[in-house]
Amino acid sequence: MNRRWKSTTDLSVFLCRVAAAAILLATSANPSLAAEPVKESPADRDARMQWWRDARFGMFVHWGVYSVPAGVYQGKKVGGIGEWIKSNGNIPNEEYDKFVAQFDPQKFDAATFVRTAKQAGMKYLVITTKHHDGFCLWDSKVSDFDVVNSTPYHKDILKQLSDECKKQGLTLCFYYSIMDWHHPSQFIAAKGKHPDAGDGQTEMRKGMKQDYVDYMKAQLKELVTNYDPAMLWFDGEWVNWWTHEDGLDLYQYCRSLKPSILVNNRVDKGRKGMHGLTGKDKPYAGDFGTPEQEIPAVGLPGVDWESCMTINDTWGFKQHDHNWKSTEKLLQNLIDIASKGGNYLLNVGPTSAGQIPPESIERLSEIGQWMQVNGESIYGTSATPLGKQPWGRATQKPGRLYLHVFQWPQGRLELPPIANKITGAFLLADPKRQPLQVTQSDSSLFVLLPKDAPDKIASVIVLQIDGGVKLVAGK
Ligand code: FHN
Repeated sequence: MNRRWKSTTDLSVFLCRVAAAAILLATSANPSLAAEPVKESPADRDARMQWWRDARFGMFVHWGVYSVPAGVYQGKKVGGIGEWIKSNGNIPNEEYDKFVAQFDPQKFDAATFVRTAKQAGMKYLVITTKHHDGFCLWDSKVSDFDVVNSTPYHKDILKQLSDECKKQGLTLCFYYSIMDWHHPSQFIAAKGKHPDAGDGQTEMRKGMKQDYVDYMKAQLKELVTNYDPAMLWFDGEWVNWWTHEDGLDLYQYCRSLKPSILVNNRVDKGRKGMHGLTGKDKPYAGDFGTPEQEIPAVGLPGVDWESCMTINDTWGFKQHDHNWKSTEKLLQNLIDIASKGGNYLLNVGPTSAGQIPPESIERLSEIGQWMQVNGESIYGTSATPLGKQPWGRATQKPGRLYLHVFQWPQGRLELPPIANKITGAFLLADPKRQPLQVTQSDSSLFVLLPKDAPDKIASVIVLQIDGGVKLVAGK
């Protein structure tokens, strides 16, 4: 982790602003003009990424009109993930509009929402401002297909959330889908599909792409200017009419709106395999990779990345999905991801009433209790050369190696020998910090353990060391 930026922050922020102002001047008259490339030194990039690298744990929120049918259309369960019901249920616009007319989340309370994320130990929140169905959760001036103009609720959800995030100190970020099933520029050519039912291969009408790109840019300008998100999380970029050049241009545009903003890799075409920054065209736009529903076996070395995952099997709320992952699984995912140098973006799908399902709340609160005691071993940590151990995982910060023990052995914990001198050891859950005995040689390393594990899911042992962890060569 590069920490030099702290001394040069003011200068770089100033230079960024000057560059951004110039870019903004060049592009504000016509949002469809390509912005100039944003030039950035590695130190400036580190400074921009710092809050996100430190955060390690965020809340993903998939919320929209699809929470009204909640997986059921015309009395029948529709297969697949909840937010895809328009496509999977082959629902035309005039039918989907009936759900829009019922979207009235009277129980939505932004304060409770933000508190839930904070109490879980999450440091940022990424909400679907517009998913593939094109419906907007804010008062967009370029569309009436939004929560203020088309629903009985009439209130701007993003405004409430952004006010509350500021109040409670949670970093707000926005998901935005490039593919749009509702915009007149796009249609479905798939056989047997209603032309506006939505599809993974939504086509672009001839001659309308520029209109749509202008529409997206106008919306993104509203989002960035009015709600000040720290990051934009694009999706739906796989459609055949979106190109690498479009991705580069949109990335530059977002940075021109707010130089410090982060943008995920799905702004660009070509996510592959692990959804890292691996597009065949270079330079690839985007600041971090986004593995979905998976944790890369050894992380994505050399690349910033964030695994997004569901708590059950859907992103958007589905009334019949009860396949909730256990708190143990979720917490061990968080630790596994942190041990490989990534972030965990864990999804919740609120109901149409505006509430996070109680099963999610329960799990988030249990994770939060663990984070209150052990958060130090997650936030601001990085990967270690220890990799996957039979007893659990490890994370580190300068001077500290954190051992996350999932399988508590009787007697002693065996580690691969490390070259750093260990100057102390204790349990993070022990308020008295009673020292644990360590025996260290060039060929072995053991920590003597008390009989009982302090935590039934993951107990954290802190080893105080000199510098960053180095394994003894050859071990
Ligand atoms: O199609 C979407 C899906 O609905 C969901 O939003 C996920 C979250 O990463 N992204 C897409 C599939 O990659």
